Amino acid sequence: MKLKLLTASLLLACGALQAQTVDVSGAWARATVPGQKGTGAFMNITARDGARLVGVSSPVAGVAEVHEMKMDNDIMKMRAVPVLELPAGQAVQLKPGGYHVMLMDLKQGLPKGSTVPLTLRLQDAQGVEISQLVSVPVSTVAPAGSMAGKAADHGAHKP
Ligand SMILES: [Cu+2]
Repeated sequence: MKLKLLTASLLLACGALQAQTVDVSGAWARATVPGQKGTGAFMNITARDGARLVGVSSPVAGVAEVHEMKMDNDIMKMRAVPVLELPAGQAVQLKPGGYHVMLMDLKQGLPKGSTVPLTLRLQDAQGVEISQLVSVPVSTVAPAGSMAGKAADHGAHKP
């Protein structure tokens, strides 16, 4: 298990060498309790030139989807969002109660303090599909400001 995580972080470091289609800040995933099979991941995504988020994946989850949570007749409903538009220069918030990355069929527990590698599948302004890796810290609460996201970005830039 430890080896697997190490490989993931190495891949992550390599991914960061490629041009970044989007800036991700304040990323965090909600820690799980034993036996829990699904959780949410949240972040702010800004595409300088505009892009679309067309898919997500993570080695820790059998299934990963972008979801939207909405009140519908006083009932909180969750639905999969096949394409999330990222307008140029606008931060799109993925947060509890709104858009989120749903990690399902979890293959391992996500304890507080661990890190989840997440691949964002994006289409840039030209329609070219690009994968961008994000290192998502696991926590029980949202990070204050975007400090956690900044720290994660910084770590990913190391050779
Ligand atoms: Cu969901």
